[in-house]
Amino acid sequence: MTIDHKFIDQFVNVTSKAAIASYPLVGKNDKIAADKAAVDSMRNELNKLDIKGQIVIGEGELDEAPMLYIGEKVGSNNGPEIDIAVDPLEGTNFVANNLPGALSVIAIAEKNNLFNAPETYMEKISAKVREKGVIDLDYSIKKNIYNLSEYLNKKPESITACVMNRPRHKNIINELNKIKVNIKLITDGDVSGALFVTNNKYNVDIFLGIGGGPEGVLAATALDTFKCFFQGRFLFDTKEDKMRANKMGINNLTKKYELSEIVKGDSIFCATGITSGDLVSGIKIEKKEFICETLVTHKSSGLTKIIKKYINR
Ligand code: VTB
Repeated sequence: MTIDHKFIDQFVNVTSKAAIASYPLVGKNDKIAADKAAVDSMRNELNKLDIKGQIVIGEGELDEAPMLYIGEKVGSNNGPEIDIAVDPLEGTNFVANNLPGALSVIAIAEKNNLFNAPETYMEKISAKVREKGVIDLDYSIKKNIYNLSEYLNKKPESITACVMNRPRHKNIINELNKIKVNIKLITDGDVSGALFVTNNKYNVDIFLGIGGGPEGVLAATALDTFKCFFQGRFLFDTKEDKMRANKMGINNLTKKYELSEIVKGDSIFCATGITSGDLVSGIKIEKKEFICETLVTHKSSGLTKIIKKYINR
C-alpha cells in the first residue's frame, strides 16, 4: 500500500500553517507561546483532513499535553489509517530568539509503520551511506570516521561532522578533534542536523550525538527516502522513563534501532521553515501572501523536494 500523492499538498499545508502561526512570535522571547501557536494550528489543520490519523509522536502524553498528545486521534475519521509524528515547533529557542533554523515538522506513515517513540533522549548517527557496516552506533568515533573516509574517498581531515553543542558530547568532540575532523557545531535543532548529510550542498558527512528521541524518528523518516543511513538508541535514564517505555511496549531498553525498524513502508515528511536556515527559508511576507518553504519527502514516489507555497494573509 502507498500513501496517495494528494496527501503531500495537504501535509505541506499543515506544516505551513503551523509555521505561519508561530511566525508572529519570532524574537518575542516566549518559547511557550510560540510552541502553543504552532501546536494549536497544526491540530486544527490535521482535523480538517480526511484521514483516520493517530498521533504516535507528539507533545507528550495526555496528562502532560492537552493537544497532539501521543494516542490522540486526528482527522475526519474518513480516509486511510495513518500514524503521525509531529514537532509543530522544532527549535523553540530559535523562534524565541529570532535565530536561524526553526521548523514545523510532521512525518506520516501507514498505521503501525511509524515507531511509537517515548519522549526521552536518543543516541543517533546518520550519514549518506546506504550499506550497513560502514558506520555504526557501536563503533568508536575513530572507526566511524576512518570507515567513512574510506567509503567517501576523502581524508579524515576533510570529513565534516555535525554535533549538537552540549556538555554530554565532550568526548565525541574530543575524539573528532584528535583526528582533525571538521566540526559543525549546532546549538539546537537536531532534525536539521541529521538531515544535513542528505545533500552535499550542506557540506556535512556525518551527524552524531544525543538529542530528542521524537526528533530522531522524524529525521529517520526523511532519511529513508533520501536513502541515507540512520541508527538510533533510546536512552532511558530515570525510573519513570523506563516505566513509560515498558508501557509503550519497549522491553529491550538498550536496543539499537535500524532505520527499517523505525519507519516502514510508505511515508511523507514535511519540514516548513519558520526562520531561515540551511534546509529551507523562513516565512516571508509579500503583499497579501505568506511564502512558505517546505522540505518534502514521499517514499513511494522517491520525491525529495523543496516546495514553495503561497498562502493568503
Ligand atoms: C534536540 C533538538 C531540539 O532539544 O532534540 C534537543 O532537536 C534535545 O537536547 O531542537 P537538549 O535537552 O540538550 O536541549 C532541542 O535542541 C530543543 O527542543
